[in-house]
Amino acid sequence: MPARELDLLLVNPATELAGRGAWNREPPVGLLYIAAVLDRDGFSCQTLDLSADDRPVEEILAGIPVPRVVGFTCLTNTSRAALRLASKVRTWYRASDPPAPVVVMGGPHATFAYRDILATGLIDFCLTGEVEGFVSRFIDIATTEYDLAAIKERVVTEGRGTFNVAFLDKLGSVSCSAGNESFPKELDALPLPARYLHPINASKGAYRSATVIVNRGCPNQCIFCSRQALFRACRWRSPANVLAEIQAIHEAGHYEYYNLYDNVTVSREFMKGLLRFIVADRNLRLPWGAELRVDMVDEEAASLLQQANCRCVATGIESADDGILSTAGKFQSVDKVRQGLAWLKANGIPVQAYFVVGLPGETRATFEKTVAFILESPLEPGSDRLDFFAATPYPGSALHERREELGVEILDHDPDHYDCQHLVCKPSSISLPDLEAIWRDAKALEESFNSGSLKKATRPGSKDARHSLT
Ligand code: B12
Ligand code: SF4
Repeated sequence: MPARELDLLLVNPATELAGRGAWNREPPVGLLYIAAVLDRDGFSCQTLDLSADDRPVEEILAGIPVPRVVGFTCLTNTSRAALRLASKVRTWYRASDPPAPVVVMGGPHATFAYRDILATGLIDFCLTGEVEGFVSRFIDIATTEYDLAAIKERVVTEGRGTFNVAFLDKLGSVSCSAGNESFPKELDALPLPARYLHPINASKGAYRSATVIVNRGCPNQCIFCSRQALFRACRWRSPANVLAEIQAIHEAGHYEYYNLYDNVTVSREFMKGLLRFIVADRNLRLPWGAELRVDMVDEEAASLLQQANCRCVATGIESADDGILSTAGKFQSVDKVRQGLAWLKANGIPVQAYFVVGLPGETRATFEKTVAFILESPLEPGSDRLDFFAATPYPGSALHERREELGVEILDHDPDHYDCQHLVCKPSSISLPDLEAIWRDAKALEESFNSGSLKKATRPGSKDARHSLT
């Protein structure tokens, strides 16, 4: 085995979804932020991305120096794959000399489900929440101590109040330190994601699309979302700072597209400032897409999006029923959504509209209302896109944490099914057969709308409208 000369190896697991082109189209930018911070602080760091590389993991590991720490990221639906991989990695390094690496996990699943993860015995530490504020100090401890017990002791004494780390103590109980204030307050002070440390010659070839995170946290409280809990405060970057990242993406040479997440309309001032910068910079020619709240789009914003070469706006409409939206904490007026969509379409911008099926309060009637909204909206079959997601109780979301109060029953605990394409929970407002029936209708509508075979002239409420759904 090669000598140890690597402090941290960051691993992105492949998933069942990875084979379906659309899902693995962007590199894991959370890992690239961590890599950038470690690189800045003088630690050596590499990424192993199994969504970009389909060689056997042992073959890839054989070509990498033995790391002192291996860190896995995962979502809920990739958590089982990540744990399987952790087991393989442990087996591979068992023979290594000096001692095998410390194994850590982070990300939106580990942040809330660290007890279950630590109970598997495959992960030594879960680093929860945003880690840029303490990850270098943690790696410093983990790379200077060779004994797990000594690392744990120093994490407790030196990390008190600033580290977000969970581990099993001597008695096998979970010990969790909560560094509530350790998240990065000023996003502009973070280094840009270390795209230069990501392998561009992996077996599946370089990524062609990049993720750019313009804000962390959200002022809204949607019950199906864990972002408000993962990111403790709502912050956004300056337009100039985002522009510098877009320029770096252009200069990398292998990107053909980029997506701005999570919510470009987190502040109207931010959005218009950024769009004016992009329009003014003649060198920025890549097409791009953005996730945003469409109720915040006015005539000027839609025109700027078009001038700035925005080729897709993805937006969560979720439901057209005001009662469902209000219970779901999505304070968005259906009329404003319709108006925002009209401005986007008037400027020729394709829209990807997300809807959720099975939120508390859902009935056949509320679903029909959503269908009627879609059929009467400015969305065009074939050029715009619908995505129906099944309501999914992700750890950390209110749908999971407050499920009893919300009348939500979890039907399926298999994390592989937490991909928003399986009915894993049911609200008390609808029977399971009815929920299954509207889910089938939703997917049939999605298919006929996206393929362009749906005839938009068909109006809801009529018998013909029903026929168009099935
Ligand atoms: C971009 C994005 C996507 C892109 C992915 C592109 C890519 N390759 O990154 C696309 C559109 C493909 C996508 C798809 C899906 N996504 Co998505 N996505 C996001 C989004 C908007 C941004 C992710 C991001 O980069 N964040 C910014 C970075 C800085 O944060 P981070 O990744 O969490 O990393 C930080 C910490 O978590 C931590 N950390 C993370 N990993 C590790 C590892 C170690 C070792 C350590 C120490 C720390 C650590 O440190 C990082 C820096 O602070 C998030 C929401 C959000 N704001 O995070 C949802 C989110 C991650 N997605 C989510 C979901 C559910 C999905 C889907 C299942 C379906 C869906 N509804 O879209 C699919 C599944 C895809 C798959 N492969 O399985 C959920 C995950 C919830 C969960 N518990 O699993 C999130 C949180 C949104 C939500 N609904 O709450 N997604
Ligand atoms: S779904 Fe979007 S708007 Fe709602 S809380 Fe999450 S990030 Fe905010």
